[in-house]
Amino acid sequence: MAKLWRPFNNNSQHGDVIAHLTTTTANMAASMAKLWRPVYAMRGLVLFRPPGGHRSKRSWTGFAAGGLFGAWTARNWWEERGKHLAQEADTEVHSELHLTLYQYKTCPFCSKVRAFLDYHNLPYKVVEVNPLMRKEIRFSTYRKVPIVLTEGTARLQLNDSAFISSVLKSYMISAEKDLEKITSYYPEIESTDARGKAMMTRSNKYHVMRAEGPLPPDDVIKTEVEWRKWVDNHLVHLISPNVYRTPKEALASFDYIVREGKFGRWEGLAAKYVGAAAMYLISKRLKKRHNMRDDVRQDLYSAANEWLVAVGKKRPFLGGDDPNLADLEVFGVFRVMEGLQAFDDVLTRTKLGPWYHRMHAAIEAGVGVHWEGFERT
Ligand SMILES: N[C@@H](CCC(=O)N[C@@H](CS)C(=O)NCC(=O)O)C(=O)O
Repeated sequence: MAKLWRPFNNNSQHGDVIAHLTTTTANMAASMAKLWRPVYAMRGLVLFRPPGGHRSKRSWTGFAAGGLFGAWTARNWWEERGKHLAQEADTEVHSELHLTLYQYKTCPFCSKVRAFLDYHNLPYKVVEVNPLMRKEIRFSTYRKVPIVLTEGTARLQLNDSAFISSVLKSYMISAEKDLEKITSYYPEIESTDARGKAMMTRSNKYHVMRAEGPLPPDDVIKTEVEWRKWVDNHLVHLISPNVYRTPKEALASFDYIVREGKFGRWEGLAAKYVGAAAMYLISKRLKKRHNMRDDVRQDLYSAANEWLVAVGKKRPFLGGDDPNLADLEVFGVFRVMEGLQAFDDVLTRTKLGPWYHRMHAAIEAGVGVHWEGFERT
């Protein structure tokens, strides 16, 4: 059975991408299209508690049913608690940064961050967030995932996938190792989202800061930045319309999301059917919003091909002999579709496979630590 908490090399799991995608897509779609209402309705459902009818002397049936329900709930709670404690123990990791990643496992932005952390062999603890209640991130006014907390050399909260990778990469290659100073190179600025709604973001978030050492050539930096932006501004938008393309695919996607995500039993059941129906409809709107073709797969194939052209035939990765941040982020996004029809179709209809498998292997080997000049511990 799939583990909810997977601190190391969790990227290779088959359904990883799908769950991420589903949740992320659902979330993105909902916030963008103001269509998140089915989920809010579900949050309401989750909060609903049946009245204490079972306490009535007149209703023994109600009492028995209530008792059974209570026992069942307690058993579930106990099971969940046991699982949680075991996972906590698993994730007892030590690094100077003491990173904790708050995520939805199937969210593409979270998958991007995991790809980064795993490739660079940075140990981290994972907290899977319940997408309905989001209790796990109650401490934060920023209500999205991924969030990374650093509790080692500095206590910081890093929001936004691109910002997280850029900050941590800058930290890894810096001699000074001053995380706070590094984040100050990414000042918060007001921006607008895909719908034109005001939001806070970080300037320079697609850039790695290099205080010392030789700078890579301009075109190398430019290409990496350009493709990282492409991931956030183009590639992620293709996910929902593709994984919720038909009712059957929407159901398969939500089945995966629920299986891999953190849902209670009833929540999961409701999420699967309500979520699949909602996202099937929402994805049609998203398709229009992002000017996608009627056959949305064509846009996904085009994106894969565009990326492969950028990588070229002469090098294994866009970054050259080793993946750069764009490679990791493109991989992170495609990974959330793994196990779904959309992913199988991409592998069959394009030549993405070899690059994708090289990425898997590179991440599993954690070669980043090596090529950055760090000693593997
Ligand atoms: N720009 C952000 C986007 C993060 C994002 O949209 N996350 C979604 C999940 S995929 C989210 O948390 N949505 C809010 C919600 O769940 O209510 C990033 O790159 O991290």
